[in-house]
Amino acid sequence: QTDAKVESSGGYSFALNETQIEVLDVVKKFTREEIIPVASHYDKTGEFPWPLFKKAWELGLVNAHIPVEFGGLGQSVFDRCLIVEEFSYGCSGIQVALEATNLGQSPVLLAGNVEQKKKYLGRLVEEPLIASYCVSESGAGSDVNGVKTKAVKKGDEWIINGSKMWITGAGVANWYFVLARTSPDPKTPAGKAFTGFIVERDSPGITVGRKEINMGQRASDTRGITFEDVRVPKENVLLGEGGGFKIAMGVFDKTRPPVAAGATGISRRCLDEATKYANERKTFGVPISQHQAIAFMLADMAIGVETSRLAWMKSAWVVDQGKRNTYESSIAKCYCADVANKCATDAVQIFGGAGYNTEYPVEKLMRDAKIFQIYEGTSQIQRMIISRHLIEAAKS
Ligand code: CS8
Ligand code: FAD
Repeated sequence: QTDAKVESSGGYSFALNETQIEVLDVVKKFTREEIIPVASHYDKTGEFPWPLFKKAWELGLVNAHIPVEFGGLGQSVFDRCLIVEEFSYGCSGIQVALEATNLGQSPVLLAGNVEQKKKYLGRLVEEPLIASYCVSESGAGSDVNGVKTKAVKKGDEWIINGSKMWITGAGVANWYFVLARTSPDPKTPAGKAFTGFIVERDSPGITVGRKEINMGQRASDTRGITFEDVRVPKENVLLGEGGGFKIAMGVFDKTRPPVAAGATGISRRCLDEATKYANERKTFGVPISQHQAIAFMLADMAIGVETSRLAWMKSAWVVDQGKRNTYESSIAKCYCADVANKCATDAVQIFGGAGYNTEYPVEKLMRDAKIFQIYEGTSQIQRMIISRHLIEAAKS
């Protein structure tokens, strides 16, 4: 069920190369020394972790995916995922705060011309700045074709009006990717009705809302944004009028694998915390890990971690081969999110009463895990994409 016919040079490899191992060492150290000690603080305060963002930026861990000619390292999606899984092991909220700029940049990476890339990606490489991806609205999340924000052309400018909701990094970003409807005709197909714009954060007419208080991933900044007669020069149109929906969708093919890797980081953390606790906590005279009911939950978590990693690895590997991976990335995103939620629930169960308490780590993991089934396309939407693919493939 895949259209990824890859020229094989020996098939899959589970061995990391030397560079990947070196980068992972840096990321693991960063996670251990910088993220884990402050995860609880940022969860409690909801502050944006700027000091961590700046350190990660200085270490080259934030923008490595940007092509070399625009100041990055040209890192693959697979390598990006390796980093994301580690960050997320430390704290998935901080991971999103560090990583969401990749999502904001992705429309420019995918569809920007040379000038747009130089200007907007170059800026992010020169300074520790952030980009955000503004597609969802309060009335249109799963159904992107329902987006109501509109843009009208006037001379050499476009005028944007409307509101976005649930925008990660809205309050901290320097520029936004904004999807707006440019066809007034409701019958225009989605693939032609929308246009993607690069919008400067400080454009007159932009109002950024309050930071939303979310269940989990509280270090991440989520807000609404209102656009009132916001003027955007025609040079900031991505690809051309009508190309926005496909840009917005195409981006997910590259960003859902890292989201899946983020969920895997949570699953792995749940397994480690629960195993450690199960060896320490005694009931009926033995460590609870000696009770088969507990041991089997740990085994199921381990199965989940390993298979989640295989799922994100395959989805990243396919797109790195230059092949369409919409199917594989939906499978990975959906599966890893579901596994993370199962692992988090089981970790809380293994901790018993302590699992329900904020002084112990697994309560946070359960709150943080839930969003993986909602953002970047809900689990229902991923199943819709997967099943559509299956049904179409069966017709041919
Ligand atoms: O509406 C689509 C969808 O994906 N919905 C889910 C929306 C979503 O995922 N939102 C996430 C917002 S971002 C977020 O949450 C960030 S959270 C922070 C993360 C931080 C990480 C660190 C849908 C349901 C899949 C499709 O909707 P439809 O209206 O049915 O459209 P289609 O008919 O399928 O497609 C219309 C045209 O678009 C083309 N298309 C579709 N998918 C793709 C991809 N690549 C390129 N082009 C695509 N993947 C499709 O071919 C159609 O074009 P035609 O020319 O008409 O044939
Ligand atoms: P709805 O679309 O209203 O869905 C409600 C329920 O109905 C869900 O369970 C859904 O799965 C189900 N459903 C909907 N349609 C169908 C269907 N056809 N079949 C079966 N079930 C269906 N968006 C951005 O653009 N940029 C961001 O940076 C961003 N960051 C986010 C960060 C957070 C913390 C959150 C909470 C959201 C973020 N989002 C962002 C928005 C996110 O992508 C949407 O919330 C998500 O896509 C779901 O849309 P919705 O909330 O409108 O739910």
